[in-house]
Amino acid sequence: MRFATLVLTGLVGLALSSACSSDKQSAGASGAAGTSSAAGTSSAAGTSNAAGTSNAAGDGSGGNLLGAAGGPSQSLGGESNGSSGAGGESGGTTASGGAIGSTETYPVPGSLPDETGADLWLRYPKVPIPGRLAEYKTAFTHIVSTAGGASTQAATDELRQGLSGLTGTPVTLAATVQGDGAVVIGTPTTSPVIAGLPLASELPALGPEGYLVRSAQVQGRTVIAVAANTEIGVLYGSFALLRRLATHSKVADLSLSGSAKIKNRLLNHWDNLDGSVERGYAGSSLWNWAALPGTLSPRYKAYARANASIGINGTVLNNVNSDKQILTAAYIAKVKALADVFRPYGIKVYLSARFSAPVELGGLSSADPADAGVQKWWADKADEIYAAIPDFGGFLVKANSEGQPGPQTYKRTHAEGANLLAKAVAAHGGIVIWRAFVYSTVAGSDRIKQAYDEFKPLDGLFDKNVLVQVKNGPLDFQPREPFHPLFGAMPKTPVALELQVTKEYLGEDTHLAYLGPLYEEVLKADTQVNGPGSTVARVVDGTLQKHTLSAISGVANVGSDLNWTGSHFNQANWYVYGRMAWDPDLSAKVVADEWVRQTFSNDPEVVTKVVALMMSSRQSLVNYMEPLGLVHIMGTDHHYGPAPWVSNLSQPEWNPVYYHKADAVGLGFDRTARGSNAVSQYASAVGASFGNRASISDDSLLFFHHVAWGDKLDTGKTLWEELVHRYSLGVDDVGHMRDAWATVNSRIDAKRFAEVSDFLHIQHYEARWWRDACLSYFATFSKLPMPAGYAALAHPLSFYQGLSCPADAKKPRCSQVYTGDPSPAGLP
Ligand code: GCV
Repeated sequence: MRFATLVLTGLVGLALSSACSSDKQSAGASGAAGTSSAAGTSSAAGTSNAAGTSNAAGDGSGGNLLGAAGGPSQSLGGESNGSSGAGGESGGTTASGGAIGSTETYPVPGSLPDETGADLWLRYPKVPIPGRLAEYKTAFTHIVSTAGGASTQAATDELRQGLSGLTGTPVTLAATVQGDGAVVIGTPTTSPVIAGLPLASELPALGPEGYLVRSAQVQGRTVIAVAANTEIGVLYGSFALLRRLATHSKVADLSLSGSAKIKNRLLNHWDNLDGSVERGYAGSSLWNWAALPGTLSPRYKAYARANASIGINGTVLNNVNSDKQILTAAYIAKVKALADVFRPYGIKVYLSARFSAPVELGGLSSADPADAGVQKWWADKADEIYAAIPDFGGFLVKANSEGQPGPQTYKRTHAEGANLLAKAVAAHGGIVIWRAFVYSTVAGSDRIKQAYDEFKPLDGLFDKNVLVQVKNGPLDFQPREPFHPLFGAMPKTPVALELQVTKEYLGEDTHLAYLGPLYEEVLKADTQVNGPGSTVARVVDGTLQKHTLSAISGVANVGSDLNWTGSHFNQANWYVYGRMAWDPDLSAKVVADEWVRQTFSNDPEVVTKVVALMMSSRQSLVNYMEPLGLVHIMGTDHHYGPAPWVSNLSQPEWNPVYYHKADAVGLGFDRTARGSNAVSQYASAVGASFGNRASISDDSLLFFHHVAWGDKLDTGKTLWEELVHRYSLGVDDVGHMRDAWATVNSRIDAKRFAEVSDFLHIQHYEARWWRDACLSYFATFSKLPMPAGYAALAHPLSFYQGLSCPADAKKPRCSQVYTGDPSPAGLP
């Protein structure tokens, strides 16, 4: 929510104011059944209730979430591995037909060079286990890449860097197969060798971005073939191969195929032209507009590589609170320079367009979609952009929301506004992504109902090249929300999913919260619009409602910081977003596993501990920030620390008290038929489940119900007892995360180890801050004492209300609360 920013910046009141190919999944590849650990760190997968919001880990009563290793049995992430796997190793992560990792013993490293995190998951360190190293040295000696353009060159460069790094031996380039050990890459068009292989006949089914990685015989030699229909597919296949090798998989098991399920997989940058980043916690914008187009930072290519490695194929360069200047000729030249860097990596550029630009830039008297002059202005602007950038992706628009201009200013609908821009880009093959995050200045009875109320009636009225982009939940990227009711509710319109990768409401740069379980929870949520199985993933990939146009967006968390994302673990959220955008059926745990292996170490001691702490981290954060379905009780504007008491902002729905509705009776927002009836926006089975105290998960209880302080919950505890329990559990779980991290000390370089340790320290104290501030406030309504078995609140409510942190909203911390011992909060 942007209200305070709006007030501060004076923006309020501006006059104008499928791509349905799928990866062939090996058995269990959805991960639905394979994600629970013995310690109860199960992900949402397989645990959703009818309405898709429950999470086994979210019962808040699971004790130490980090105690035991994740189960060894997991599915492959993102590609099928078609080998039989007979004789495959059982170490690491097993999958049908193969294994990630190795059973070899990993040596405890003597000393490891410090790392900054700048290399992300593309580090390619030399394999430290002798058996696998010898295998790789034999299997990968040279790369055969006969022809092709810039994307083939990018694939070749990546393979050369990756294979040379992993083997510790320079891997050479050759025009022909020189013996065993060749990696032959190409399309049937660019490579006669690929064209001659039997696998070539399988390629057409994989679509433009799909790939195959197979062992093959060429002139009596055993080679690894990376084959695809396009050069971009070859690049994706090369990254898939390197991912398998960087996770120390056995060469004999290699047989990969993959294709994207969602056609447009975008990052949305909320980057301003002055270099600031709205909700960015990783430094300033990557885009150095002042130096463009003449100077190209090497980071642009590094950014493109990282995105391509996880399948992201589009980037919206500027903030949805858009500056009109981005549409000027000077900026189009800068955007073109970036597009030229990104193109070899399969990444298209898009721009956030300001709806009032025809007035502000064009000098017209109106931006009315029905005005012929306005239509011409947009058509001319699109022609100008496409002349410079022939593969420009299109426009993203935030309209009539939080002070942004839009068609409603002219009494036109969102559909009329979207179609105006859609017609301008249609001839060029462009698309328009129109956001449903609307936020009017007139308070309704329930703010979360607004998007559905405005957009549902417009279904069928959008042009064919328009997608409506919907946030995962109906409020605003909270640590947990139910899925947005617009998913499935607009069958005639392609609906894109917007996830937030930057952790605006989840501890920003410091708190460790792996978002894979959050993404998995929403993707697997069952809208039931066409009966059971109508998951958000199937709405978004277009298969449920038969759309060929599909898209997913993640609000980017990258910036100028050397480690890209403000913290080492925030890199995992960029990674998992891309991997799930490519395959929304991937399990969060599988992705965490492969990320840890590539980013830190394949040593099972590291993988087991770190994956477990990642998998529990989001639920721990929910527990210490907003348990039991509470939402939006954080501080005004910065959204970092607790402030459930705020009640003085001018619009009612800007205030935390509007959302939690604490009173002498109880806590929570009644959205049942007796209350705002927001449940009626869901399919009837889902709405009935949400509206029923017997079927709603405790995890979402207070989002939909006002519950009396003394009412018993599923756990047998009263609401007050459960609230205290979950807040305390969340704090102590961060303590367990610190303990788990301490055990990998000698197995990770000292620099990254220390930096993560420091942030966990901050998180632990700030979790206790959240607990004590929120409970001391809610106790003023419940009038109940702390139950036995829980630590007393460290300070009176007035202390928390008097705090004035964070001083820096871009690198927020609250050192005033770093006193005493945060744990135990729940007494042993
Ligand atoms: C880009 C929330 C954020 C705003 C953001 C807005 C949106 O309200 O706090 O910073 O504005 O969402 O998604 O448009």
